[in-house]
Amino acid sequence: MHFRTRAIHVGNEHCPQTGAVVPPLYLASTFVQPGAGEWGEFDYSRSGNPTRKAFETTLASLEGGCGALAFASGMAATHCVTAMLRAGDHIVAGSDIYGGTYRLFHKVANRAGITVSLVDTTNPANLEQAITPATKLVWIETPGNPRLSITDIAASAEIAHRHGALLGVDSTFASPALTRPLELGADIVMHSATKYLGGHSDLLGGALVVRDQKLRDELYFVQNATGGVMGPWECFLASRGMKTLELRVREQSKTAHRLAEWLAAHPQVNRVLYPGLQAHPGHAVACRQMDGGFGAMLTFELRGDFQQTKKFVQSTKLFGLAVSLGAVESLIEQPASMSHASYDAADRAKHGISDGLIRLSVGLEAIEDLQDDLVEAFAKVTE
Ligand code: P1T
Repeated sequence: MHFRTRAIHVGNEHCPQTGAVVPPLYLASTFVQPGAGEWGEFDYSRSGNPTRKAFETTLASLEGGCGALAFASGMAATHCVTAMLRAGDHIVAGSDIYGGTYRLFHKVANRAGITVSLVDTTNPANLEQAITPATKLVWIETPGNPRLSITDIAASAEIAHRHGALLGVDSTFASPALTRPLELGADIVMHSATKYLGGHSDLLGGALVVRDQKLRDELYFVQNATGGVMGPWECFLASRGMKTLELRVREQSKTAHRLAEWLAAHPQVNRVLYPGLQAHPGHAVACRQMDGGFGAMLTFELRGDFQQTKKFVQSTKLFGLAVSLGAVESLIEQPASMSHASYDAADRAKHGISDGLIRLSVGLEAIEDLQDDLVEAFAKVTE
């Protein structure tokens, strides 16, 4: 079956008892057992829940994995991966990653004796150089947040595996509608389901998808032991969101691409970071590993100072000033003071997250209205 058919039908079978076309929402926290010490498929909702299973089944199918695990947030999903590691283990991570992931790696995982090196993984040679005998995990984000850098997934998998490390890919920005990292050799795909999977700014969730059953079982053990699972209501909403994932992401990507081209020619714009533009250094790799669009996130730098950047992001009306992304509503933010405020200032500067960057999450609105909104903001900064 094609992607969009699986998004609607896999995991969403009609209810055999009532014939309900949409599977029921199971809010139960616990399930009666056949006998003391005897277990049915479900016993307690931390360990498993039918609505969570439905979401996991659909997502595993969309990513081409053997199984998926749903978490309370994207950060809970990534935390589960780091909680599999032991003191002395080393992570090599891309330098263009979400601020919360940076914080988890540097300020939480480090307490358990895990060390992290951030490198620019857009050049595979940097990854190769940063790996040590203690490296157990390579963690990349592509497209990266917030600079939309592109890392070659297949090349990263080859390097990680040659050194006995796992490759984890935070594929939140691409979503399975555009990129399927497991098909390119990754071991773990991570999503903030809060974003494109849900797609409507009304749920918080995360997910891991793997292609190896043993790894799935290890991650499940940690998930069940630590308990950061996605709630049934959120799973229900995420399943509903995924039914339109392909349509939303393709349409939003088209709008983002056109806005990127328009912004690139704008006299008040210094540079535009969008992998669909030929001038983007990762364009060729993006063409290879993204299919159906280059995503609906775009970042640009205003010709102006910090105050003008701040004024710009505070001047739009349709683009809401907020962190998060991936929904039908367009959003705008300043990474340095918002999504990436948890970076140490020195690391922000080192990794190119300048005060002048503006990040757009392009939604499903008409492009003409979004453009008008930005035109007004450009006018405001020169007032
Ligand atoms: O917010 P949460 O569901 O825990 O997901 C964290 C996360 C992980 N990975 C990426 C690439 C992300 O963008 C995020 C969340 N990002 C934002 C809230 C933001 O504004 O960038």
